[in-house]
Amino acid sequence: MSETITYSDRYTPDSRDQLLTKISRQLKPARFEHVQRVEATAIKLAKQYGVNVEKASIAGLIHDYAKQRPDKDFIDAIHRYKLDPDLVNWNNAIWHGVVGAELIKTELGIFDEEIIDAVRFHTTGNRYMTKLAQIIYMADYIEPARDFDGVEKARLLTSQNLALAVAYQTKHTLMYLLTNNQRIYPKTIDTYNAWVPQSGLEN
Ligand code: DGI
Ligand code: FE
Ligand code: FE
Repeated sequence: MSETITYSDRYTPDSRDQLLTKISRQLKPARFEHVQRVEATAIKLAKQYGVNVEKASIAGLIHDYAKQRPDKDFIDAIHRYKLDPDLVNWNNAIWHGVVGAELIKTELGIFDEEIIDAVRFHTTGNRYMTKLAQIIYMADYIEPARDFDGVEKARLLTSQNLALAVAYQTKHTLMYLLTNNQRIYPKTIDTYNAWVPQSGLEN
């Protein structure tokens, strides 16, 4: 199932094989498999929606690069890169995208702003998301091993209307968090306000 796409040197200094090796050292096998499924899903969506396929491949593979880092690495990075100090009050779920994006620049030498933003916003979404960021957000949610109530609806919407699919995921993730009495990261609310009320999404 792995895609054989050849990278130019525009977005990453590594070949796809070299990038895979670096990612595999960071992730447990199940998580490594997940990022490859997200890559394959993102590539398909990139072809459908006219987005750069190489960027979709790279962003899909690296989106969870930092997911298995110890909390200390994130706290250090929040200080080192002078990120929003409030981030220290959150946790891995929020850090692995927002702070992970900075670790990716330093450790993988990937600086393309659109790729980095796609990683940064893959968990919480963002008021502004390029098509690439929307694709990574959705690919992470609907990759073939995902199995939850509503995933088939999410897959259908993603194939029909990317913005409506973003609205669907944003609303359902927020409802899930509320149902479970979870803290809501402010950016998650921003994403909801930007994408859901005017979207035409049905109830
Ligand atoms: O990294 P993945 O498991 O592939 O997927 P993800 O990065 O989309 O989600 C990581 C988790 O983050 C997921 O369980 C939902 C959670 N999450 C998303 N928005 C918020 C959040 N958790 C809290 N507490 N607050 C949020 O606003
Ligand atoms: Fe993630
Ligand atoms: Fe993921």
